[in-house]
Amino acid sequence: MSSFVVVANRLPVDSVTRPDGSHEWVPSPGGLVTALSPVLKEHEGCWVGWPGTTDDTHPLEPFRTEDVILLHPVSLSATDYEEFYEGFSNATLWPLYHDLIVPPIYERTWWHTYREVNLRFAEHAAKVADHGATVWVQDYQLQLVPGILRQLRPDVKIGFFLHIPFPSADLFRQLPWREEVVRGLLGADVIGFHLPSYANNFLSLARQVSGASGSHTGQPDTLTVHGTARMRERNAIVEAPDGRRVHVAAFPISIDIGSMSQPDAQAVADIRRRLGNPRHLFLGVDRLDYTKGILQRLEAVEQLLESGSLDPAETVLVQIATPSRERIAQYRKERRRVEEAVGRINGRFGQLGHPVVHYVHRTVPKSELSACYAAADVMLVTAFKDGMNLVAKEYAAMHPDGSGALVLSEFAGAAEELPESFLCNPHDLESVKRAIYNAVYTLEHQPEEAQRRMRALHTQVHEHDVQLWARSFLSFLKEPA
Ligand code: ADQ
Repeated sequence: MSSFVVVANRLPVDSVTRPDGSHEWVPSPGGLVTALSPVLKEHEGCWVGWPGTTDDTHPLEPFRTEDVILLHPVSLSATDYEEFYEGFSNATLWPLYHDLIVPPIYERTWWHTYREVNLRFAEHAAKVADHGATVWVQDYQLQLVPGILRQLRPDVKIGFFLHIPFPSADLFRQLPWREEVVRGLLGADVIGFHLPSYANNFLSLARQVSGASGSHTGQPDTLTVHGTARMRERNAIVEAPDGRRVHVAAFPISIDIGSMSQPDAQAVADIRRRLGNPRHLFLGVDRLDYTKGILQRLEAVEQLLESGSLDPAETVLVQIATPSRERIAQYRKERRRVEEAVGRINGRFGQLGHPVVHYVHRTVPKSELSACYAAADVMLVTAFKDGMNLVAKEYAAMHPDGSGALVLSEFAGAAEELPESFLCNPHDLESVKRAIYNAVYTLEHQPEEAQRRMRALHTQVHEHDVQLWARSFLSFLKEPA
């Protein structure tokens, strides 16, 4: 039994098959595990999640990684994976929560499987949580867990954090199972979002849809924003149907800047040399997802080359795209369109031995990624919608000297904390082109202004890391202000 339990769709491990056919669990450290490790260790905490394999023939036993965190695997069948993960989570909720960039699919069988899998996660958490434990549930795949867990274990304290945007009430109301999802979330004591605007969307929805009402405390609705000085201070409480007071607040997530080592100058110079020492080195790093606006940034660069604003002989764009959710049709389509654009741009503007776009469709080791960040003159983050976007923060982290420039979508949550970037509207190609052009112009003709901007971005990220995010959430859960 643990006094601190994290519940997330994925356990922080991957199953790797050795050459002899046997398999082992290899840690896959992400920001979340780094942020939560100290708390997990201090409280002998555990993590409940899916290990990434389906249709396991033997029941999966709890195990520890080489670290000390105890992991409780939740099994999924191939059908669960298809209907709960690919279906309801990523073809219904993901597009709905990202403002319908593609149409969400509403499929009743997927919803039923989502409910069943959420029940399974909640039952696991209920089994391993000590009396009065703190349980922190993560993300859109598990929105029913707080409500189920509240019924199974009224003694535990429940926090929920959503890593993606929360849409406006008008969009969310499309969801045929909207009441159940809102009630599921209201099982928590604290519901956290990246931004006050997402929290506000949830608050107005909760009042419309689930019978939840505003606070009886007579306080005005205000929202608390933790961990950053750049967002307005506000505070909100909503009453759940069972009369409990649920706190709703914003906690902008960040990166583990301490674990990111600055690449040495040689590695950075090597990357630039391998790319032909271009005058302008642009970089994109994303999961290959239609929300990220990869195609639009390629088109913006193409048009700047076409108009002569950028010289193809002096320009290189490196686009690193991690394969993602490839069995979902919209993702396959997006990949095809991106790859067509890469081919077309290189066909039009590349020379033998000098393509303009270098495209990498795989996961890249963190050290190589850091060297790319450090080497790039201009980072392109052009998401149509993004809960936060850690890539923008990682880039700023790798430029402590004030070099480089960040082109950032207004529709990425990170834009609220990083206003010194070159902001753009990804729905307007002219705006993306202008931001790219301004970034290049400022770097070349107003270097002091470029440095001022990047130093401000670096300071913001340096002072607001993922540890601060986790501490803020957990201390608020312990003692809501
Ligand atoms: P994501 O949509 O995955 O996260 P993001 O926040 O940018 O988006 O995080 C991506 C992470 O993957 C970054 O740490 C990046 O370095 C890494 N990455 C991307 N491509 C890679 C590659 N080819 N090789 C190696 N690493 C790569 C969701 C939400 C976001 C929110 C985060 C955290 O969609 O809005 O910021 O969760 O809450």
